[in-house]
Amino acid sequence: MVRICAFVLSFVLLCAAGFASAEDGYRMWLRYDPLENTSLRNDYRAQLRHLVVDSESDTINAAVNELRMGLEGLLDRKLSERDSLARRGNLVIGTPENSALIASLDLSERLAQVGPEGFILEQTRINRRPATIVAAQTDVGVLYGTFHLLRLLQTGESIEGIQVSSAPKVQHRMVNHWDNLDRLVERGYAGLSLWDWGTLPNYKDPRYTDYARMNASIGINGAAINNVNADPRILSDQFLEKVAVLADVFRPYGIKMYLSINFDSPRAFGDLDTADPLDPGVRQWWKDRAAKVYEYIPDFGGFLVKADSEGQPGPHGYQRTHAEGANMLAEALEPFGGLVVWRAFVYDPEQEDRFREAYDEFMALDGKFNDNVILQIKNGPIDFQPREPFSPLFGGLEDTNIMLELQVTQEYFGFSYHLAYQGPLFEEVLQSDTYAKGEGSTVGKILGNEVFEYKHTGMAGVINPGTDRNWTGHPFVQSSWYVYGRMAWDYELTSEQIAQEWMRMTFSHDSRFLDPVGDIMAESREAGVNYRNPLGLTHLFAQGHHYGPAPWYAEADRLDWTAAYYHRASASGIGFDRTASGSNAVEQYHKPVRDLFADLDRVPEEFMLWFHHVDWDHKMASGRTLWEELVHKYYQGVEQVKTMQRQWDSVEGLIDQERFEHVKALLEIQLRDAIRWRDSSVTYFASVSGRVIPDEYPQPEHDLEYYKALERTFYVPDPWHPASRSRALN
Ligand code: BDP
Repeated sequence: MVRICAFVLSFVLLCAAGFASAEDGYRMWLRYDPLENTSLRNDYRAQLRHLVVDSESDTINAAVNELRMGLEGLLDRKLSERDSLARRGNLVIGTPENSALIASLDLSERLAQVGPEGFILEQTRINRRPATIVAAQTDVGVLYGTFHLLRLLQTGESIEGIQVSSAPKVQHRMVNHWDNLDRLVERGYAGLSLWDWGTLPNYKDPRYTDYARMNASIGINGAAINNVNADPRILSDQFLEKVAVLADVFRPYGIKMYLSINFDSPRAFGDLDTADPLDPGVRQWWKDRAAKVYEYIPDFGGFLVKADSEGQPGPHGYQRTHAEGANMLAEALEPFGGLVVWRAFVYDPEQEDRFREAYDEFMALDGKFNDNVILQIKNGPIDFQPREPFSPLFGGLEDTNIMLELQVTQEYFGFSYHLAYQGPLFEEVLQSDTYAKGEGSTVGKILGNEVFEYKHTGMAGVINPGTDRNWTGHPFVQSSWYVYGRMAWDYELTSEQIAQEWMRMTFSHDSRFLDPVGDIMAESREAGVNYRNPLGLTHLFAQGHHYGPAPWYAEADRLDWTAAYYHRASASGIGFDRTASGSNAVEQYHKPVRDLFADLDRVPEEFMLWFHHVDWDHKMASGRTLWEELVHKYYQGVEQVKTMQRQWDSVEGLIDQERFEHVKALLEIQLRDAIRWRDSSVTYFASVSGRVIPDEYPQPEHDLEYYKALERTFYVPDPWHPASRSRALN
């Protein structure tokens, strides 16, 4: 009997231990497990013994909850909460308006400098008692300061004598979701939509709050929650009632609700037989609908609009311009302080070079948009490719509010199966110098409003998380969500610095983990470029799903959806001539960027085939010919994945086994796919160029026909996968 009991007990204990340590990634970077470094933990404990809050509001309560969770978790000790100062160990949070303690510090000038969303985090004395303070002009500033403090603890930074003043450099820091109302997520690879329309508005899934916490912790202040290929029904009362509940959950976290709308809504609702933006009835319809939206959501952020793009309706259908379309919506939202975020992602099948189109279309309209319209521009001129030069609209548009759109979800980076930290890509874009007003006019500075004088600027990240327990499918897609938010707050932070933060918060402080995994993160994007489309090749993706390669794809209704359109490979050479002898898209850049890109001898090799059609025998910096260099890069990409695998293997035992195994298995998939990308591509380009793959490389195992067949069979094993079901698009 005793033995049976002992057995049962040990079984129960084992199970409990198993559950306690099971790590499913749900908490993302807000993990708050007890800090392992006990001396650091003791220091923090002494400095942050009492949480002193003498005010209350939904947002302050959110900050208090977070501190309770964070400090109790990290410091492994119950937090004392009080409304007056203790002799020492005080943490005081608040604004001068709602906290007498903060008001007594007379911070008004310094708080004015950090603006409405900024904060001051420092150690000082209040009534001669030592205190760590988080002070801001607004409650949401306090919340941001709170998350900053927690981040310092999570990453193991000393707070002794801390003096931090921080303010977001970019005004609108949005996330976009491409969620359909049937809960399938376009280009979403982590389950169904987070928004459970069936149980809303009655049930507030606690996950909505965790979602808001996650975003607030990196400074996100707006969310557009439905697909830009928008279902008009989102503006129906039935859906607005549900959306309003989500907005209520987001509000304390400083996140404004935005909705993607369908330009044809007045028709789709059956109210009118036109959606012409100059029609008085249409204008009134939008005014009435906007008013309705504000009845449900008084602080509604605004509309996100994809118009006249990829089959979406828009003003062109009525021979009106984008400005006329956007301004009509802007007028409807203006009385309520709402914004129109109008996407610049447009391209017409008739044009000679898709690269040129958004610029040609929107530069002609510069200055014609109302003050509450923002143009949302993808980072590159085509479409979230693994590497693109920056869109020339950055530095081009001077009199139109702009916003940068980045993609976190890995549409072109192997879905949620490949590891591809996007920090280096985002950094590359933000640091790109447009030379709009001479040297130093980087995209980041333009967005920070340091170059022109926009009324509004912003950044948007297409994040597409879903119901997967860990939100993003691949645990490392979390890092791209994280880096997006951190860079939107401060585009001067480096991708490497942010990777360190994220790893410390999400995994471990152990340098035996941080060093190799830091290398993996630094290399992963470039590896993805190398095994997919090196040297400035682009859009070689299989059609529709965009998972695997299809460089052979050459015939379609729209040539600008084929790979051949982009690579232009022939027996003599490869690449798209965008210099004066070709489409002359280089003219859209300011000098000296234009001259640099136009000059085959000086163009950075990673952009070479974006701008030049180059002879296969062209000598590259390495001394190899272009053909040899191309092959070299493809093989290098695969080697990089193998290195990533070795590095990952070296961290076994340093982190939880669950996530270790998960990433390890995904890296095996990544290697399999990288080899297929490489072999498909080099086999195809060998067939076009008539060249052979040098002997020093292992030869592809199969012939071209074999690789072609994989496009529809292998890469999309599940025909019901949302990615393969999405519209038959490029
Ligand atoms: C493309 C995607 C498509 C999106 C489109 C967009 O393939 O699913 O709808 O961008 O951004 O990259 O509107």
